[in-house]
Amino acid sequence: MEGCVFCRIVAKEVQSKIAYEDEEVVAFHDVNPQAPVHILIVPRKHIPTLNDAVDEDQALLGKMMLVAQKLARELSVADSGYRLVLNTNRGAGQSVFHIHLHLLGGRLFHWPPG
Ligand code: DGP
Repeated sequence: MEGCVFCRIVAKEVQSKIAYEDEEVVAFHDVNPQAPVHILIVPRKHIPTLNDAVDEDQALLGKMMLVAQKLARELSVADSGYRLVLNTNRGAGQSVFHIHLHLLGGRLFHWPPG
């Protein structure tokens, strides 16, 4: 989608440090990391928020979770622990309106989140 920075990253028009990609999903390092491991897992398909996902996106959403699991293993945070975050709308902290799963690891996380 025009004007969407994550669409531009997926299209390689904007540079990023890619950790994983396949025909459906791209994962890249967050430009402003909040933990030693901070990867964003995004679908190639432009879905603005989780509220916009539909039944046909079910497998894609599941795939994002499994890519997170694979990267957590590869980046050696699977056993120590990691957090997956999917902010939906501004009140939850969403600032880029192309759905993305944050994979955070490599430090201790507290609950409740801020
Ligand atoms: P959220 O607040 O949940 O919408 O998270 C958006 C994240 O995207 C935020 O942690 C910073 C990251 N981000 C924004 N623009 C860019 C960019 O151009 N490149 C990369 N690598 N990350 C970005």
